Amino acid sequence: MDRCRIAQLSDLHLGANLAGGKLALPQAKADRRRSEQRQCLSRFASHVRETRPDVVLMPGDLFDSGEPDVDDLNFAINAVNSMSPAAVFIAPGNHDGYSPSSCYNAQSALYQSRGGGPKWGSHVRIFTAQHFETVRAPHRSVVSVTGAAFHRHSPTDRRVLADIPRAAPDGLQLLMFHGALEAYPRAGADKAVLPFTASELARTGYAYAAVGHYHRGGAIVADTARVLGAYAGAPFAASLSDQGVGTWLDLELFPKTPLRTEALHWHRVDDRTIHRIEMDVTGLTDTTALAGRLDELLASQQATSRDLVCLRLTGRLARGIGFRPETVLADRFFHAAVDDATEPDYAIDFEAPLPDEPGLAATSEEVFRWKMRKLYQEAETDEERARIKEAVFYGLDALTLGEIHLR
Ligand SMILES: [Mn+2]
Repeated sequence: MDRCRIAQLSDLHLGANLAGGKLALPQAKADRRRSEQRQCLSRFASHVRETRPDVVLMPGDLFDSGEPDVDDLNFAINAVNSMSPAAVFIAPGNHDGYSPSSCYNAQSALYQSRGGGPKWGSHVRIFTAQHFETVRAPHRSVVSVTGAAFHRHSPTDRRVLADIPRAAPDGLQLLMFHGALEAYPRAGADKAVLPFTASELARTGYAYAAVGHYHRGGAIVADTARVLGAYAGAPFAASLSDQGVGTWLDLELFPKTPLRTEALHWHRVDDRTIHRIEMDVTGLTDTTALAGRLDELLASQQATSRDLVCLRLTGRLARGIGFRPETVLADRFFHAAVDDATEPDYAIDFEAPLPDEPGLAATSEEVFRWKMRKLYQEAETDEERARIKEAVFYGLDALTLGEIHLR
């Protein structure tokens, strides 16, 4: 038998709320991003029609919920159906987990309610069981796909590969599921969803595993440098945590030939990148110096005018300096948000021993500083101390700047 060509896409999260979170997209831009998100799936579908892979593997989180709205569901079914005659396999993920009421159950009220809405085509196989099942690829009987669904109410720390049937010795056995490889580089906080290790995967004996969950694409490699499987990554950057995402994957497998990383091809599909930039303002004491530092950071990220930027300001902002990068950034980028976590530089050592109370010759500011430090040192809880610090900063803003900068 000859090679097997695979196209893989997961973690599109259709229906995700694009307007929320620190990125704070206004509704009009969120709507535009929503149509660009759909375009990622449309582009993948035309790639499939053009390149005619043997199998299309979609290991989870195509939708942000197992019960998407009818418009998203109909759109996705139409896109997946347009990939025919390619055989498409879907394994639901932790966001669009399988349940009897999910869109992956053709008997569900949601699926049935859509009147003349499209049905999943006969070239689409959806894994709905929590245990692994094996099916043969329709046009390539030597290729088989073994997959399982994430179930919405199942515990997330189950060892997903513990009860898997070993791959048969002949043919090309593919595996697909939604799970979290332990020790995946730069993995987010969401590590506990169906964890597995590379050595557990190696022991199963499958030729290749298509895995979903992590939004940054990457290969799963054994000690021997053989590729065991891969994450395609998320094709679309939906939130601030989606740094460096925007891909689907295709690859060619040859029987009895170890897969190498060179055979994996990630295709970038989202035209926009989300940049999270952290800038420490400490020591930058005029707005030109601050703007210069910001320019350096933007240049190092290679942000373009199509991109989304979230700037987090940290450190101590020099007294009397109003740094307002919002307008400049808004002109340069598709969207910009500023998360101001700076503290004014009032150089107060709250913990240092308190000197004598200031005399009659002291300024109001000196008296205020002394009294607030006294209150701080008498405070009994961390919460109280944090509140006193805030009050000091606001009080000093009022006394020295004549205005209060809300934080
Ligand atoms: Mn997931």
